[in-house]
Amino acid sequence: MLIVALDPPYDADVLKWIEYRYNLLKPYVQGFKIGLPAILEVGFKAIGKILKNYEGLLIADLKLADIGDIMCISAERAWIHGFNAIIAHTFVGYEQALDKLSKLCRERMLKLILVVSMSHKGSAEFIDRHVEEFSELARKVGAWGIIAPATRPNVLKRIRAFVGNNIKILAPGIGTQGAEPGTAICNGADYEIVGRAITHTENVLENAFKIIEQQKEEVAKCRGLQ
Ligand code: BMP
Repeated sequence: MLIVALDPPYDADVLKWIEYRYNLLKPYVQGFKIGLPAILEVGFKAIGKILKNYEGLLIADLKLADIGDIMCISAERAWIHGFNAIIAHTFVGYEQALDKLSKLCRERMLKLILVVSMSHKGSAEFIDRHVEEFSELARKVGAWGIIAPATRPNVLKRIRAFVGNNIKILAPGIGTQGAEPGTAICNGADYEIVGRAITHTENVLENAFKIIEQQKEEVAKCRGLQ
């Protein structure tokens, strides 16, 4: 299961860049994640037009970290323009923050994805000290999914063991950040998020196929099918 992160480089024509990759990849992947590099340049509205009627996961990655009322306004904007999932940080806590955001997400049928650990090393400095508490809060608010690192298998496994199987785990860190395709799924993730190793290459489709193939092989290996 593969989600493609569409993060255009600063000098790209953002809409053309997204449209090209989206059209090539959409038959083969389970979703797309759009983050700040694109949203800041052209906004949800323009991006939403390109991705209109897409039936897979369409994640607005704002990594929201604000008071509840303001996170709700941002989430509502993502929803209005066709996104069906939104990423928020967990450290803002429950009261007057994730209580409100999770309620809005339920009303709008928007999938709430909470960051409980990150793929870069600095995640160990503060965030990872609270992985269990964040996972607990994600369960409490009924989050659809959580973000956990493909780059640190032990953290990922610990999170899966803690949350059980009723919550999706989305794992970034494959490819450019060093983790091998398929390994996060073997360690408990449902989806691997891959960006630059696909989107910042000459042969976007070819590289996507390679990653999908590697995922299949790795998963077959770890599940003892090979
Ligand atoms: P790439 O495969 O190019 O490294 O992209 C990873 C994507 O996942 C980026 O969009 C990044 O913002 C996101 N991400 C991450 O890398 N680590 C995290 O902990 C959380 C993320 O959302």
